[in-house]
Amino acid sequence: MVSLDQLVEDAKRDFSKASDPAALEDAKARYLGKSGLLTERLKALGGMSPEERKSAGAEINRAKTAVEDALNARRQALADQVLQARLAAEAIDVSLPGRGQALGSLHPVMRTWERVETIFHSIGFDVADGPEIETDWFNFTALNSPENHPARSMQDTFYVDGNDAQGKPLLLRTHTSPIQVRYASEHVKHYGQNNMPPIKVIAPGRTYRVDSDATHSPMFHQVEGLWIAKDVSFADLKGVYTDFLRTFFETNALQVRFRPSYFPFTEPSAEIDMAFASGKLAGRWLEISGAGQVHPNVLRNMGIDPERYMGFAFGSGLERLTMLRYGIDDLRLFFDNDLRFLAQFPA
Ligand code: 2U9
Repeated sequence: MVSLDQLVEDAKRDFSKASDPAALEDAKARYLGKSGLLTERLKALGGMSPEERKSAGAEINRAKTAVEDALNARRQALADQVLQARLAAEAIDVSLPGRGQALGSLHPVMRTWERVETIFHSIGFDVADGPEIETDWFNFTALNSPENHPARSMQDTFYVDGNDAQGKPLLLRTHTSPIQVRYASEHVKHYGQNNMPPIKVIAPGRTYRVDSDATHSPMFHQVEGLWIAKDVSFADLKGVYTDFLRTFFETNALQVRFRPSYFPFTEPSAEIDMAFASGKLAGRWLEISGAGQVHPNVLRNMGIDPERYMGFAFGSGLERLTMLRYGIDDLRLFFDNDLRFLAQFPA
């Protein structure tokens, strides 16, 4: 029969040879199981004299404790191995570079919007805003647009649920003129007609028309301008607008011409054309805006005496300005939200 010390050594060796928890439990059974080697030694105590049993019992228990300690140490070691293997398998390589966050940029029409604001602001124009849902008065009547004008028909204008104080249906503004009517009316209310400072404002914003094809979108952007004072003439309109176009398109070699036209809210009225001196479009007259001297009826509707004040107004499409500035040939590109198009206008 081997010594207890040898038995402990054997157990330690067997435990360390066990390469997984199941093998370790087998090895444990060989020593501590029901008929394990150490268990048999404990059973043998029964046949000993009390003195023998006392000292042999103590020896066997010491050996048993040593075996149990070795078993627990090995169990822990195997558990650590499993954990290490899992950690290795599930490891994330934090040194991998990130995918990055693409930088957004302003829509080209918004760039034009900001550019127009900056240019007019630099020559003393205020920038005004107003509601997109308007009343008949601010969108049509105040602007001298007759009740039977085709622009007022159900087909040409988006009406929304609800009526104004006059019982007339609310509508989506068809131009940004109502912003200017509101602005000028407030201006007159605030200052009165004596020594009223000039009204000098632009009104950029979204506008709506029942129109949808290759060159018309039901929602588009306009910028209108209004300058009213004691002596603002058509010559001032020509100067201001020509200067604006040359600044906006960054070239002084830009020709501008005014063609007679008609709008209910201006008299006289003009279409403004421009021509580049170089580039793809060189020498071609391009329609860019409408403009004119503010009609006396419109001045009166805003509370302004046309015998004392005069001025000009203009209106331009922001999409049109943007297309000419960047050489874009299809209006619909602005509304498709195709990143291949938008990414060509980085921040
Ligand atoms: C007030 C008085 C007069 C604004 C004007 C135009 C001429 C014009 C078009 C240009 C292209 C609209 O986007 S477009 O289709 N606009 O031709 N707009 S004069 O006249 C006003 C505005 C407000 C109080």
